[in-house]
Amino acid sequence: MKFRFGLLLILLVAGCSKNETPPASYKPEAPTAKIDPSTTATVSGVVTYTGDVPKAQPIDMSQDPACVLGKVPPNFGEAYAINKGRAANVYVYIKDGLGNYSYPTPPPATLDQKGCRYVPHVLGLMVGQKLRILNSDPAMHNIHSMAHENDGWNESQYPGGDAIEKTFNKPELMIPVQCNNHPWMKMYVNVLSNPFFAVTDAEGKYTISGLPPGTYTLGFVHEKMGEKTLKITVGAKEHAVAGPAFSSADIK
Ligand SMILES: [Cu+2]
Repeated sequence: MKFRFGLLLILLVAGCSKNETPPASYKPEAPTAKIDPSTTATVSGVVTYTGDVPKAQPIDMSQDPACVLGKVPPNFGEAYAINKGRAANVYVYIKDGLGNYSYPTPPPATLDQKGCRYVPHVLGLMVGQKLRILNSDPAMHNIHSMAHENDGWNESQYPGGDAIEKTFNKPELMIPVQCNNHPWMKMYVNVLSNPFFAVTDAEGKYTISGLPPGTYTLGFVHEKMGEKTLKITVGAKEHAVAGPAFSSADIK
């Protein structure tokens, strides 16, 4: 009997030492993996739109003569940048599926004020990445960030004034930024905890590269049509193609 008890104990100990899988709820805080650059994958695509495109709203900039200098009216709003069934200014990001990797902070991004508009209209940043705000106009601007998760701010910038530098410390999507001097000026900042994001160009195209192989949920966010998601799987060095179709029914 004594022998049998001893054997049972040994088996139990052996069983425990094999069990190295952490419970599902375990989430390490520090990055645990590095991306192997020799295996990275790419996802790209086109964001399409079907249905009637809402009429672009004309903008009257005449309240500030510095905004109409050299301008040929009329000006139009940027809410629906849709051309030949393709949607620009859609923020694309990895919503889910990434491991716990560490990423270098990307170089500073630029937001310019040009012709009393924001350039670009939709911008992506990684947490901690510097945003340099420029004023290329002969007009005085007032940049007002209305963040919820991050600190909000509200600062004036003289014509050709020094760049204003800001960073965002928490992930937050579609942070409205507007100019208190020119009510038509509005743009959106998106902050992500990883560098895998893009904004669709004038042809509705985007590319996200440098991804570790895996299965991901991609998010596609538009300021007026909300978010659509798509699931993709990419193996090492593979290239996946994915793009959602928005339509007039998505307009909120
Ligand atoms: Cu302004």
